[in-house]
Amino acid sequence: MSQDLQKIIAGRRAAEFVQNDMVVGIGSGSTIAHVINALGERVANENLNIVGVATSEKTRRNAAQLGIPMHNVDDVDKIDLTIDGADQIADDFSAIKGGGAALLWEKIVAFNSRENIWVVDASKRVPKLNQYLPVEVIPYGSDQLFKRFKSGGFHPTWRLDQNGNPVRTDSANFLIDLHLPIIESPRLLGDELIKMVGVVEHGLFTDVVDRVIIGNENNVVDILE
Ligand code: ABF
Repeated sequence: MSQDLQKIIAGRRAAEFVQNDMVVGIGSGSTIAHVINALGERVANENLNIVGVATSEKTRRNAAQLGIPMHNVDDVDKIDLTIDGADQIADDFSAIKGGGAALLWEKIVAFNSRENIWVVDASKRVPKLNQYLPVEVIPYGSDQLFKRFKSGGFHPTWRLDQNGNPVRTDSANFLIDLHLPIIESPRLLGDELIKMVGVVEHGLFTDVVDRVIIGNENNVVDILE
């Protein structure tokens, strides 16, 4: 089964956890696009009444086009459920997020949600996190910070757009991707990174997810809790 089909079956299954009158944080990425499609169908066909909370301007546009009313995180009292994707999820339920440049708003929405669901295809599941780690940084002083990452053995690269310019996040910050062989302790690394002056947030998500929905081969969806 192709990776996209795995994303579709996982996304549609995740959308089933959304109940009427919920305030729903809606994540970013291609897997979430299938969640948004499924929710848009339910809004249209079942008159599902939900309030969506955006984790990126792109998600806000995509969901609104499908009839899902979208709001900012400060426009609602609380978020009942947030559904988001991930770049990697380890056996200890830590994750790397931010490949889509939305990690800061995603983390803000996730930590203001009563429940969090991550939805991924099978390729995202790993024993330990070992892919590049996005870090959102303030532009002022980011060259100095880059040099500090380099001297600290973090093997940094700038996140650049197709024209070779630094990608700007929805908060107009830059992204530096760190390339580490394997992340043995996501919590310890996260605590180290967040203390570095100029770092706004990093893409290590720990102690936040309640349920992981995985699209596998043979049309099988696993739900880990
Ligand atoms: C968002 O979507 C990001 O945190 C993550 O980088 C990305 C995953 O996208 P996809 O579902 O396309 O792999 O959750």
